[in-house]
Parts: sequence; C-alpha cells; structure tokens
Amino acid sequence: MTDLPQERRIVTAIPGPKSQELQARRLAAVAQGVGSVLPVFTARAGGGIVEDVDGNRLIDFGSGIAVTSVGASAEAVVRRASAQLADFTHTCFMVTPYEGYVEVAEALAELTPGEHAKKSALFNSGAEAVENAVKIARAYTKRQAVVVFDHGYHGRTNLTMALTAKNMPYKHGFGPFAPEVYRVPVAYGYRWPTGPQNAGPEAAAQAIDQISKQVGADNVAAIIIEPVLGEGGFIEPAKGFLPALSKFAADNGIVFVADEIQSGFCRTGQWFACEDEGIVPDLITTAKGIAGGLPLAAVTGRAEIMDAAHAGGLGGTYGGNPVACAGALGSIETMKALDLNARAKAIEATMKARLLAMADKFDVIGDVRGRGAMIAIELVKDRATKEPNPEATGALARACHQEGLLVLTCGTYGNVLRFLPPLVIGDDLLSEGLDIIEGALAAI
Ligand code: PLZ
Repeated sequence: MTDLPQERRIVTAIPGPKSQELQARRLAAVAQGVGSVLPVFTARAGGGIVEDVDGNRLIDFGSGIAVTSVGASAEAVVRRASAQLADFTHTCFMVTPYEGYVEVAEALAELTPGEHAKKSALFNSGAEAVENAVKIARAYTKRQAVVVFDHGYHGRTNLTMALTAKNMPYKHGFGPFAPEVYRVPVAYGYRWPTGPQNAGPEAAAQAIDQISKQVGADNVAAIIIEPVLGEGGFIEPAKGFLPALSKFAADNGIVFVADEIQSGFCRTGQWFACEDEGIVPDLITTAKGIAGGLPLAAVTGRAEIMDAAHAGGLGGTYGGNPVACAGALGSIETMKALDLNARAKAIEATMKARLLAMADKFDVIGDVRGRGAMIAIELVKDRATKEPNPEATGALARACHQEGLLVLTCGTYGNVLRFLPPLVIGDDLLSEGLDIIEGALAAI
C-alpha cells in the first residue's frame, strides 16, 4: 500500500464511531474467547501505519504480534501473492506439489544456522509447527519426554498449551493437557535471585539437574526454547544459558529445538536470534515474520532428523499453501533487498537510547531489554522489591492507544510493555512513537 501516508492522524475518539458500530456487531457474532487489544477496525495498513475505518492513522509498534516485519502490504509480498492467486489458490502439496513450497524450503535451508544438510516441512501456524517439531523429535529419538521452560510460550493447541507456561488466559479450564511435558527454570536475568551475572550458569545447572534427576536425559526427545522468550516477557536468557542447554542436548542425544516463531526473520537483527550466541539448533520452528502476514509456518532442521517421520506421517490440507509460499518469497526478497537485519539493529539503537533515558526519569521502569526491533520495558511498583506493576502497564498501553500508538503488553506478570514495530517503519514515526510513550509515562 504505497499510497498510505506515513503520518499519524487522529480525527475521532479512539475507537471512533464506525469502529464502535462494527464492535457491536462483532460482540454479537464473534465468540468472546477471541479478544482484541484495541477494537479499532482496520481499513488499510502498511509501512509503520494502521489506518482504521474512521480515518484515524495509528503508529504501529505491534506488527500484528511480530508478523508484518516487512509491513502489512509490502510490494514484493503483494506482487508475488497476487500473481500466485491468479494462477492457482490451492492444489494441496500432498496431492500435486508446486515449486513455491520447494523454493521456501530451499530458502529456509540457506538462511537458518548451520552448514549441515537441512530439510523443511511447512504448516499453517506457529503452534502447528511446534507440534510437528515434537512429532519429528519423538520419531527420531524414539523417546517421549519434552522439556520446556518457565515463561515459555508455544501456542494454544492441546500439546502447545501443555508446553506454554502461563495459565491465564492460555490454559485456564482447557485441560487435561498432553502428558510427558516437563518445565525447568530459565535464566531470567532481571529476576534471578543472585543477579543477572550469575543467572546464565546457575539457571543452566538447575535446569540440567532437574532434567537429569526428574526426567532422565535418556527419556528426553526434545528441549524446546525461544532464544528470546516472547509472550513470557521479552526475556533474553542470560549469557551462557542457551549454549549450556544446547551442549547438554547434544551430549545426550536430545533434539534441541529453537522456537524462533516470534524472534526469527530479522526481528532481532539477525535472521535468527540464536545466532547471537552461535547456537546451531537441530530443529528450528518459524512462522509470523516468514510470510509478510500470510499464514505460513515451518519446521527446518537436520535432514536425518527431519526424515525420521515415515512417508505420509507429516502434512495437512493447507500446509505450505501456494499463496502463503509466494508471500514468504516476497517477504524474504524484501528482507534481503532492504537489509532489514541492519534496520532492526538501528531501531534497537534508537529505542534503547530513548527508553534508557526514560528509565532515568521514571522509577516505574524496572528494566529495559530486548534485541533489534523486539524491545520491552518491565514495569515495577518498587525498584528494590521488583514487585510487578501490571496496573501501570495497562494504563500506559491505554494512554498510548488514545494518542494513536499501537503497543502491546506481555509477560507472566502482565507487566511488560513490548515494542515490535515493522522493520520498515520510518525514523519519524519511530521517534514520534517514543515521544508518545514518554508522554504517557509522565501522565500516569
Ligand atoms: N511460539 C514463540 O510467539 C505466537 C500468540 C498470540 P501461532 N505468539 C503470539 C496469542 O495470544 O495467541 C507464538 C510464539 C512462539 C509459538 C507461537 C504460536 O504461533 O501462529 O499463534 O500458533
């Protein structure tokens, strides 16, 4: 959407009258279990702007939860997906295959870490990719146990609810959950009792001890971790934690799975966040940023592991839909052409400088963290006790929304305000968004 002006504009109350009308219809017709952060109904979106049906233009610091890294109407995504739509919408790769799927698998082999032979399988959603990573790891290892971490998020299907740490809203009342899932500590530097400098080695030792004593390394099929934990609060595991867990997996024949569904595809300033510590995962799950907003997900990894599932054992009617594959090829083309890894690093520099200055002024900010364009502030009632402040977090988000800045919250304690701008956002919008955050902090 090249003609969408890249300017914030507020012309009605937020949400405006047309959005309110649609919201009334929505409440009558759509199940309440499906929520919305901000009920302004979208008319157009692109670059760093979401325009609503009342003509308001909001600055986008959410990217539809880390999806539209190339924007919500990137030229190459629209061009390739439209051409594919006109050719054919679907055949089902399991019936008669097509080239786009193969091209996406080739691109994933090229872009993911490691020089080993790799293969991929494509799916529709992040949760489906994680479920399939577990199927593949179990088929390969002939073991059953799966190890996940405190604050981890992996989806809303039955198995991925079991893998997800947080009860409300993801799991409450929806059990029983899939068995053979074990949760161990993660190196959450800001909240580690002996301080961030000790968190990496101490948390790794605790996690490995728990796995060894309570599960038995020989029973573990897979260790699954987000290299930067997303929904759990933008937690970067303290240095040394990921390498220790990855080495433990390798030493014990366990498949090490990096869930890069939120952190992947240039979001953190690398193609994949695990590259920052030189980790080469056995399997990597991707979705979100991969396809510029079209629904696509993948499991990519060592060819011998990926081939462990018997022929016909993996799939699904829509997995690797041709239009979504075309979108992915357009998204990857855009990331390379615009060097969006460099752009994510530039966004980090701008955001961290401004947010650290705000932390000097406002005690409510306990921590500023994140990488690339995956940045957050954790809000506390008291810097000494670090008591979480979800009320201030909600109030800040609402204040930003009223000013026309779309921000999201996250965190186990609901006290993290996270910023996920499209990587193509202009510098003016980025700094205007930061001004709004600063104004909101002053106001609350
Ligand atoms: N793994 C690391 O971040 C999705 C969830 C939003 P799906 N995160 C956004 C919500 O409240 O449902 C996610 C993720 C990580 C897996 C998933 C799941 O991806 O495409 O939402 O299934």
